[in-house]
Amino acid sequence: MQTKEEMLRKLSDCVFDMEDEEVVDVVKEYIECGYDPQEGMLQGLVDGMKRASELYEEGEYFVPELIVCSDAMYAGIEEFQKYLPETENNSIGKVAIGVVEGDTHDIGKNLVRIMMETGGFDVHDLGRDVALDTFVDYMRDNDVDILCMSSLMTTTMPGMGIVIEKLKEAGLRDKVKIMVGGAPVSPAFAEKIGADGYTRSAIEAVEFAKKLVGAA
Ligand code: B12
Repeated sequence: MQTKEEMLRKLSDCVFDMEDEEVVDVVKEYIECGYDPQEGMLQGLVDGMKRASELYEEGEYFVPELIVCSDAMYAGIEEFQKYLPETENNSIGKVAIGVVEGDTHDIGKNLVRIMMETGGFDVHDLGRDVALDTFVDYMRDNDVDILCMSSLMTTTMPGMGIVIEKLKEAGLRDKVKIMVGGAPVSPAFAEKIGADGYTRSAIEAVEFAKKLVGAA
């Protein structure tokens, strides 16, 4: 049997090498070895995406390569989802999540969604490239405990602050906790725009969210 480290590396290689079919078999093999699915996603598949990102930054991978890498990543995530622990029927809180207007990067947002669901939250996914007013309208029409906004681009990040300002204007800011994240987002930025929290990773996001709803 291969060690967990060897299997994590295989998962990472599948994403990095754009193996969007082989990845499914490797996920099955990893699970058959009895290793943890969350770890497989976050330390295997995501590691492959990080390595691909590095080559993109160095000018060796281009957008088409990244798209196929993300296809492989999604194929792996889809397979892993079958093995995640069943979420309990009693939800510990309602979360709405989306990627702000102008931004179509949704891998990180989807990981946060999956981890939140596995952690016991009832999650409504607003999608990517979500119009800023859609966030506000959703908060007006639904009872949500936590709004999560994601942005991967410095050009779209300010949209998160604008949503918070719009929520204030609509008298809705105090009814919801707000978490923000995405690679260019920092704790200082989160504080500046008046969010209630920021975390660097999807796993930390769940722990933080549990504290916000008093479930930790
Ligand atoms: C993959 C990728 C793509 C893929 C996206 C596929 C998809 N469906 O998402 C494709 C190829 C389509 C793409 C397109 C583009 N991309 Co791109 N892309 C990337 C890349 C390489 C990796 C992003 C990624 O998926 N990371 C892996 C995930 C797991 O990490 P993550 O998203 O950060 O999420 C983690 C945390 O941040 C956190 N998190 C995320 N969201 C949230 C939310 C909350 C509430 C919390 C608490 C936590 C949290 O948890 C996650 C898991 O732990 C980045 C480089 C980088 N270093 O980020 C560039 C990058 C983001 N892209 C960039 C650009 C410019 C583009 C394009 C404009 C390229 C082009 N010329 O067409 C288009 C943009 C189109 C658009 N309007 O959105 C730039 C942005 C520059 C900027 N202005 O800031 C980057 C930084 C690359 C670069 N250095 O130039 N891209």
